[in-house]
Amino acid sequence: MTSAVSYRKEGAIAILTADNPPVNALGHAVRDGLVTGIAQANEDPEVRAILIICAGRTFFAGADIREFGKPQVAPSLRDVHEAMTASGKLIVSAIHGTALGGGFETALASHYRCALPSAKVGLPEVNLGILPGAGGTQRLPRIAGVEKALEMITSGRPIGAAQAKAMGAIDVIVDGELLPAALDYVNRLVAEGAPLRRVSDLQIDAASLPDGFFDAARARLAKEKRGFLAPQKCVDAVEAAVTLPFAQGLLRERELFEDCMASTQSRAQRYAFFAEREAAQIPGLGKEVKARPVASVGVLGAGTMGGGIAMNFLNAGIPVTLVEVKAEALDRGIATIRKNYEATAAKGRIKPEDVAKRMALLTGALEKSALKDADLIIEAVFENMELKKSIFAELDAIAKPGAVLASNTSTLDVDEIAAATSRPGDVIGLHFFSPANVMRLLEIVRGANTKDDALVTALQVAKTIGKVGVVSGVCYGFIGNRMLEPYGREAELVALEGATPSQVDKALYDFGFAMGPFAMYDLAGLDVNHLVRESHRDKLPTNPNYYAIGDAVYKLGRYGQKTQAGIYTYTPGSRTPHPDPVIETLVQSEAARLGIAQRSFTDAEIVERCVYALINEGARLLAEGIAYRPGDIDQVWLNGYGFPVYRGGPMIYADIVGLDKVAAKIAEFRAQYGEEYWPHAPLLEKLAAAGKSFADWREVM
Ligand code: TC6
Repeated sequence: MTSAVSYRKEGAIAILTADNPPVNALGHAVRDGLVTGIAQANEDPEVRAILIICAGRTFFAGADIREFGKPQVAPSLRDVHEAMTASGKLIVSAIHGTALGGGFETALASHYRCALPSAKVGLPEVNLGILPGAGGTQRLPRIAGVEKALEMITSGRPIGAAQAKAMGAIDVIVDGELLPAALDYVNRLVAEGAPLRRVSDLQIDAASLPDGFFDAARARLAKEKRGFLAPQKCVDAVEAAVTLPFAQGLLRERELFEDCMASTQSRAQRYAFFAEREAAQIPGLGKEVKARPVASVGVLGAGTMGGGIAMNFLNAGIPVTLVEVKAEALDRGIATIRKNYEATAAKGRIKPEDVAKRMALLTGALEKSALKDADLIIEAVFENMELKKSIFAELDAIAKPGAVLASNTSTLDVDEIAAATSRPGDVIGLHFFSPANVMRLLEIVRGANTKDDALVTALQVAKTIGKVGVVSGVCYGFIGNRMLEPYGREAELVALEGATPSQVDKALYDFGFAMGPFAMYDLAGLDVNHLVRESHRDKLPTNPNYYAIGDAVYKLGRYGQKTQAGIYTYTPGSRTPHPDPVIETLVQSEAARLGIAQRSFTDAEIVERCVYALINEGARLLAEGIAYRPGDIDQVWLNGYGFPVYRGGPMIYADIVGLDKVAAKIAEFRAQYGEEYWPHAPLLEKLAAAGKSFADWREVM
């Protein structure tokens, strides 16, 4: 046996125990161990049944994603399942933790399945840009029905043991300790003479499916998962389960799996899976640095941002004290939080009693002294340095020793804010993205003096509240907003040069962004953007075309959705943007005023200008050490700015396009627009010259 799977016998039962921490991924050693163990059991006439069980925290959480993209070493997972199918012994899987992907497929290839009540099963492959490629798309429809199987496979969402039992994917739920309970179950099956019940032998009742079922699913997913390839392939694979015999269905599934695996979408999504996890690892910080406990939180400012921030902690069961200066503002803030929860309960996303439970964790206060016992205090007031400095000086006098003091600033110098206190080591930036209770990104700004354990506390807080925490160094705008500036600038410039704002937005929307840059400005508020620019005008490019459109529209008093007019117009109560001829004329007259000749643009040109501006700035941030890794930059853009998930983020996108091509294009832009807009990014240039990618960035630093 391999070290990853042990074999022992208990009576007539051979027990194969996999032990491959942390999540029992089905890597080569595990697959080999399973095949060897099954062969050993087959040869032993005393053995009546084989129990597959896992040590540690979970049943197999899937194939080993780290092996993807490399040549497969036999036995494959399909070989394991073939060995299971060919064995004359009864095979039972005992599930705890999360049986995911290939793990759940292995359970489905068994004859029977038992699980602890806390177990979950799922086929999340679609989130990695692939489909269940080890029989999942053929077996699950046979056991759970086509509709339920398709929903699980295309959503990637795991379900609990009870639901899995209800759909037939689990046979029994066992209580107590898994191994003895599972052995009891297997002994019972043996005693009853239970047949070798193969899922592959079950028939699908195709006639009960509504007409056009698969085409309707394709059309729905084309909308819900716009631009994603894998959900469409999942539908094709499940359709094959209906139209083909099992063995042929498996072959079709395999073809479709290989298509997905070879796609750049899957490459990007698998990269993003690891980048998300790597973001929590800080270079140079080991596991010996422990997070400080955070059992209570203070939030200063009950506006939209402060309220949204507070909700994250209430959702996680952590009490929050919300502080405002004026009673009406505080009441309004608390009422908004309640209204949000009530709306969520009305949609059935939380239980009605959760509204009261969460609200009971919230205390309002009009004095900062109410924050004296908080473990973490987050300031979410107006973006103004002097105001923030005075607040931090006050907090310094109030907060208990060891409390982490955080600012939700989106642009300001966290070191300057920290210097207003006597404890800069406890000060950090926690930049939430609006709506703060929804957006997954939390940019964690590490000041020059931020203590290591304060940083680790912030990362732990991110995990607790279900955010992706990405650490940024201190610079204007940190990772995300610093990159947003050249991106938006190019969007404007392209419009001045002849593309309409709606063409620019459509090109980037079709590229896969959640929305185009002009629609985003309307959402965020053109007034906010204008005021932010004004606050650091001395550091910005001096070219008069710089954000000329945004400033001109601001001067018309059109601030975006909030005034029902910005770049677009909006009907009251609606967020749907309508192109406005007034703005198209304004753009043309701005272009004329600035002496810019207009021409037509292809969508590809628009995407290049905007996305390459992101890449160039990203390369500079990386070289400056503001971002620790290209993957961190990508996580910021995926989780905070609506960059298409299936493209993995701007940096991996550049790698996929080829850095030589990207660098050559950027050099052209620099020749045309100058160093002010397209500054050199020596890291990008060196990598491109050496035929390397951002994945190799450390080699040229
Ligand atoms: C598949 O099965 C296809 C089959 C067809 C074949 C033909 N492989 O998320 P965590 C690592 S596709 C390798 O922080 P949690 C992870 O990188 C797969 N490594 O923990 C991290 O490593 P680090 C279908 C994996 O408790 C560590 O484990 N399955 C894998 O928050 C801990 O992970 C999935 O897509 C893996 N499959 O969540 C499931 N999974 O410590 C993917 C995890 O070095 N996994 N690691 O950073 C998950 O959803 C979660 O990890 C979890 C545990 C729910 C299992």
